[in-house]
Amino acid sequence: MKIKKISAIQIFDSRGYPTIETEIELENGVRASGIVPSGASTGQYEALELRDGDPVQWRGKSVFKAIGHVEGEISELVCGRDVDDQRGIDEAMIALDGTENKARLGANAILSVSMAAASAAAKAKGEALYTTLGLGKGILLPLPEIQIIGGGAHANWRTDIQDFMIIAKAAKTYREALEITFNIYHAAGDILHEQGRRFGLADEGGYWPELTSNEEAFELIISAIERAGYTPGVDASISLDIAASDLYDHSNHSYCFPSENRSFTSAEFSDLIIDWCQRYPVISIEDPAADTDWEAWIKIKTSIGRKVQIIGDDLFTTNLGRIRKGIEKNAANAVLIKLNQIGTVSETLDAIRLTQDAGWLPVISARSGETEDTFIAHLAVATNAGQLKVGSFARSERMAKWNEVLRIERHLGERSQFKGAEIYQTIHPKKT
Ligand code: 2PG
Ligand code: MG
Repeated sequence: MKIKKISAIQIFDSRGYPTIETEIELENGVRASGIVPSGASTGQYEALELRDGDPVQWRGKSVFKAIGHVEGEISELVCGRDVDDQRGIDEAMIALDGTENKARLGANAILSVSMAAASAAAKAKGEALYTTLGLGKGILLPLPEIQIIGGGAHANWRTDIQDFMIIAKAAKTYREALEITFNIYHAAGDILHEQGRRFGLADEGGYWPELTSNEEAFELIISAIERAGYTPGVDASISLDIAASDLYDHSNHSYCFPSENRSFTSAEFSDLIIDWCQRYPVISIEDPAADTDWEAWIKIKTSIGRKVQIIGDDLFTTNLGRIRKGIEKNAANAVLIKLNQIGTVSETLDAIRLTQDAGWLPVISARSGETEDTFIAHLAVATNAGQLKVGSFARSERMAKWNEVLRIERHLGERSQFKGAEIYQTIHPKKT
């Protein structure tokens, strides 16, 4: 089925910042759209998000140039093409852009078209997106990674660590994972309320509490797990996104915790991370070192990689070249996957495949600035990724994704599978 028309509008993300929504109309009248999310703690190697940069209009954040590119050059290139040829469409847009990081047309412009094309192709066939994206092979419901406390760039640096999350390790079904998480999230809220320290929600719906140290957050989460009636490390474990690139000073190769007024050499910082993972029931850790500090990554992986999932986000930025380098260096065992870090659906699928072929785990992720688009829920199931990170268990832009997986579960019926924490056997094989 051929693409007849492409149009885009400026809409707004969960922080109220402008973003782009593109709609594709096919010759048979089918229409579908794609909305692009936006990060706050973005990695330096991400594809470029094109904003207008005019300080007197929308604080420089408007996306009218990107919209112009979609409705101009991209529309001219893509209209008349077969919508089923996702790769052809994506490769043509990459060639038209002509830069390494999609800086000319904007990764937001290109991705909005790429996502809309994928959704339109599914709709034209009368299939669900997860079915067409995964060529009918997607059946695995993801284990959720859910934020309890938000910090770093998402909560004005109230804690230096960006995400304190939990993973419902004992869950036997996707629903049970949500139930365990729900109970722990609300138990954490009750504890903070009783202590008079519940002040609001961070960008991804986790609590934004008044804490005096990062370690206090560990204690709070452990108490919340127990208060909810579970055993820490058995039923639910802690997952962290350190977002260490945001704490790193490139000029003198040091890390700093602004809220605790402490600084560390790279070796001291990785020792601290390793110590936390040994002292607390941590099952997964993301960006424990900066995106240029390969030495620290390798040290952390060597030391705790046998029992902890070590995820590269800013380190890899969903970029095939960087993931390949990480695999060669054996610097992690998992890759955070974000569509807008790379800018097309095809390259995202390639990044997931490369990760899986290496015996590593992909974790499909939302951004801190999200939208009502549920594309990533479908992407997680389509690719049998096994894990999904969407922020907390609150706020509609987050719940839209958790809820969509429930709908996919219903749609898959008896064909659906859930491996839960068994997925970690891929990276931590049991000794025989
Ligand atoms: C991250 C994401 C989501 P952002 O660092 O993993 O939590 O944040 O979208 O701001 O990069
Ligand atoms: Mg991250």
